[in-house]
Amino acid sequence: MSVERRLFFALSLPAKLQKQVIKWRAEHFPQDTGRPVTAANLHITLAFLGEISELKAGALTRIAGRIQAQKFSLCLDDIGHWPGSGVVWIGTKRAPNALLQLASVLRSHAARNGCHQSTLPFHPHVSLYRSATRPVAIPPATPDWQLEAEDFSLYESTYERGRTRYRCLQSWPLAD
Ligand code: 2AM
Repeated sequence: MSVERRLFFALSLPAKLQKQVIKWRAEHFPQDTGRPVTAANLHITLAFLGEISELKAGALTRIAGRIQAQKFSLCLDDIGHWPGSGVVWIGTKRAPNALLQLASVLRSHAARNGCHQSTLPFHPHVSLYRSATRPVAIPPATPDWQLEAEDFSLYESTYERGRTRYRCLQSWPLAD
């Protein structure tokens, strides 16, 4: 039987922005808000693939390498809490078309290759806390961070010794 891996396409956050977000989060949320996502794990999911075979992963990796998508700039100016999934997140009030198109292309290729895609509309976000099931006081605003997206990546999610780790397997540049 072939080994399956839990994979997803995502945008990474530069290390400087990761640090800024972590500092702001510590200053604006109580410690018991939920399970904080570690700095290195902060990202924006573009398409979740689930547990897939090497064969499927290979096919989707080749497809990703042929995608022609443009660079874009994203303003992280929105905050919210989804009590159902227990996620506190930051996102954007105005998602650029290039981001929506990239996610849409990746999600449709994923679906065509048998990776179930959520029927919920794509809502680009960076998860800050998980397991936040109780009401959360949401700060009135974020510092309006700017994310310059210059590439997108395929990640593997692993769970070892009680910790979730996202490992970047491959990245592809976005065009000027
Ligand atoms: P998130 O973007 O809200 O954090 C790896 O598990 C990533 O894929 C996480 O970032 C997670 O959500 C997203 N993810 C996990 N399960 C998912 C699912 N069933 N549908 C869509 N995205 C999922």
